[in-house]
Amino acid sequence: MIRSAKLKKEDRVDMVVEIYDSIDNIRSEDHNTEPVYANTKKTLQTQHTACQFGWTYNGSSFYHISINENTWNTSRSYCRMRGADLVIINSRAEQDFVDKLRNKKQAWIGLTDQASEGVWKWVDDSALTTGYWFKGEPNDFNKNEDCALSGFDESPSNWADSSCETKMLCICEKKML
Ligand SMILES: [Ca+2]
Ligand SMILES: [Ca+2]
Ligand SMILES: [Ca+2]
Repeated sequence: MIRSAKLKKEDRVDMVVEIYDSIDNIRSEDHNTEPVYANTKKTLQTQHTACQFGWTYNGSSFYHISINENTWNTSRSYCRMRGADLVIINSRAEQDFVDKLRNKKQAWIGLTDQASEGVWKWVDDSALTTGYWFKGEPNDFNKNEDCALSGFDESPSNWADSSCETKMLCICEKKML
């Protein structure tokens, strides 16, 4: 009895995910219009001064959190298709902002050591100077962790390296020119 109730709940979650997938397919086909859905409502309410729908303005950039979970590389493509890239975190203020935006979920950021193990670089090829790593991270667990995420836990320093093939949300940043 309990078991079947649990399964039903999981089915419902799957359905929601499928709906989000459909929305994202629509989004991919039409870059000029962004549909409205409930869980971006909060973002929209705080970005009334921004001119781009679905993006939040803060400091000198626009930010967007994905709806779907994807690998690091697919996430990067997702951002680039939208004229942005995965977020580069340049300051404590930006780190705090990213923490707010991801709303307690884990999200890919634009930091990787795929090119050279242990040499962390941002997606603009700049070197990492100040990192907000969680204690013990990055640890290149199983020698297979080359991509960085924000939100390993909810402490102020919460980055971790993870397998780039893990699927999670991502945060895109588009700089104001
Ligand atoms: Ca930045
Ligand atoms: Ca690594
Ligand atoms: Ca790790």
